[in-house]
Amino acid sequence: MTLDEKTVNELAAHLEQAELKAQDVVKITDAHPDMDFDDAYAIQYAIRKAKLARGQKLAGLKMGLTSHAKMTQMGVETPIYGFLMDYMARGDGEEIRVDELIHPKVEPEIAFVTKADLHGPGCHIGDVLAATDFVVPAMEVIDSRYRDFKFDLKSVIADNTSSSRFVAGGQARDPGELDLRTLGVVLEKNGEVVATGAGAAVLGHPANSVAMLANMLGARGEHIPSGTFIMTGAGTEAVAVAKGDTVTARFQDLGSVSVRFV
Ligand code: OOG
Ligand code: MG
Repeated sequence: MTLDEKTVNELAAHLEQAELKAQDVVKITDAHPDMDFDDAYAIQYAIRKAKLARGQKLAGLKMGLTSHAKMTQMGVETPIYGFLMDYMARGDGEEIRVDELIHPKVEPEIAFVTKADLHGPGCHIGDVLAATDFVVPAMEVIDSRYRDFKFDLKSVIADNTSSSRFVAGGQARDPGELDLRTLGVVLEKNGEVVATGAGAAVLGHPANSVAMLANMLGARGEHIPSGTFIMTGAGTEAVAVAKGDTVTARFQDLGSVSVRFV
């Protein structure tokens, strides 16, 4: 850690205000070039604590930057994790208000729901599959609070990995019945195909993303509790959306998820 507690809390409030007012800010490493990864997660956890203190509920966890497509698009090289709150959730087919956001982009993702605790270090794909209750198709709406969606890894970790909205579909499947590596996804915007991908784009298998999350949490003395909803990260580039757009992610074997931006 290089930042004191007061600075961590100030930066957390600064980034959360940017989220809640839908106003972009410059990346925080410009003013704090020496901040480290512990500082970055400390800011993210301070934002989470502030939301929980207001009575909002944790809805799940997410991994980000778990595919080459995403790492290349954002110019960074390491997976990261963040949290999802109840107010970020939308149902399949529902509307998302663009004026509450800065510059939203959508990502198709496979989500896991656990039925047992997962502990790292040493958590592997076998542990994850044994602890998975079901997988569901999902779509994340990311909305970096940073100007022009430009950031470095520490800035985006502090900004809760651009978490903004998410939609989970209702078709739950047992991952043991599916080959999640070859499971394809087609992302459509207004009926046109804008991105395509397969499960293996996410760390070779989306369950590896959950294992990595357990291991990253384990390094902090935390774990993934049973019953946790986890988004595993996009296997495709994120696609920018605007008011009036309808976006549908069609997953092989898992059905589809849609949202409308209004
Ligand atoms: C960071 C969040 C990345 C994913 O699925 O890779 C993410 C960003 O690209 O703004 O959610
Ligand atoms: Mg994502």
